[in-house]
Amino acid sequence: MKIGIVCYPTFGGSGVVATELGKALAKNGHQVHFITYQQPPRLDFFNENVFYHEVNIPSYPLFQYPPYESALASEMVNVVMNENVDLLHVHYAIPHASAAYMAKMILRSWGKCVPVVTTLHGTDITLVGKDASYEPVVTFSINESDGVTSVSEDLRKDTYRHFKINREIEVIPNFIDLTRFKRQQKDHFKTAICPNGEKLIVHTSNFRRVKRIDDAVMTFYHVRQQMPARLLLVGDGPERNRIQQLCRELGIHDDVRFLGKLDAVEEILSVADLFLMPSENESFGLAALEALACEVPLITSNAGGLPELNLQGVTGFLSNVGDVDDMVKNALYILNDDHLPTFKANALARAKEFELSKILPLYEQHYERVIEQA
Ligand code: GMT
Repeated sequence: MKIGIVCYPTFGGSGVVATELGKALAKNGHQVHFITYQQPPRLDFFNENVFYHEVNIPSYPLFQYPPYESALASEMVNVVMNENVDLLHVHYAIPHASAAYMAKMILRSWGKCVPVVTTLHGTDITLVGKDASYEPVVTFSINESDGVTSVSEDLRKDTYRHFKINREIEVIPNFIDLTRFKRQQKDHFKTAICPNGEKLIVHTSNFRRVKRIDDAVMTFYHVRQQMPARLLLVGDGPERNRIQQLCRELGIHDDVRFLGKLDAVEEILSVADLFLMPSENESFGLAALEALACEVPLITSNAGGLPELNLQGVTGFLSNVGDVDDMVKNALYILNDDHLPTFKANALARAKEFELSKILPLYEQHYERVIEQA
């Protein structure tokens, strides 16, 4: 197949899933055309089946807001016409699904039929999409997509609950490439970060409010009172300064390291003992799956799709959003040396259920069905 992929070229989950999916499709012999406003960070290798088309967004003094959606739709039209693309797969509903609809209509007026698959990733539904400013467009463009997938059962239900959707949504979960995400021998890292054998706790995110990083820090604060521990915070975003200030106020700043946006997060996860994801909302939790693959057990909230990934008492524990006391109690249980090895083994076993080779065929079959019905 020749597939056009549209995504946000960011470190965020939807961009990562879209890029890794495109790379895997290309390795499987499909021709993949990425259409984005910037090279996606993980599109960092050469493959003869991967093509990159940058969306040019001219800015004129007349526009207070450059019309990105129109530029994107035009680029989709160009790519479909010039490259003979069979299908467009857009990740994140806003504004990709509506831009794809516009492209589809333009192409149809020229006698060219190209089906559109939309993948819902989370905040496009749970936060942003529900806003009255976007809701009619989100509802319309999901209903006008030829195929719709969501990354968890919870997100699927949420989409039906909040929008008037009249088409089937197939759940295709996030996936993991276990050849990249695996526990590696990085003992020198561990010694450098935890010179006295402290337990290493990790959180990675884009530092948005929805991630509730305060809860991660407070959990660490209380755990550290019971056992020697260090916290690594990977990523960056709007909450960073506030969280740094919180660590200073709590007097734990020396035991917390802010690592910023790291590409090789698997190297840090390789030396971690526990991963924290206390999110307010989390449609799937790709970062938590990456931790599991590196044999790191989880303390998460029970928000969104997290119970579909983190198995209570098996791969870690889930608590109500904001229940830091429960998170502390569970973290101490996992970090006990008698319990840790079992949780680590369970983590890897769980990650294997989301291995790329198991999930990729679900997308391929979805595409085939959509193309057949178009
Ligand atoms: O987690 C984020 O804030 C980034 C966000 C995105 O839209 O890129 O990630 C979402 O999509 C990921 C890939 O499907 C999911 O694993 C994340 O759980 C989801 N984030 C939220 O629902 C908050």
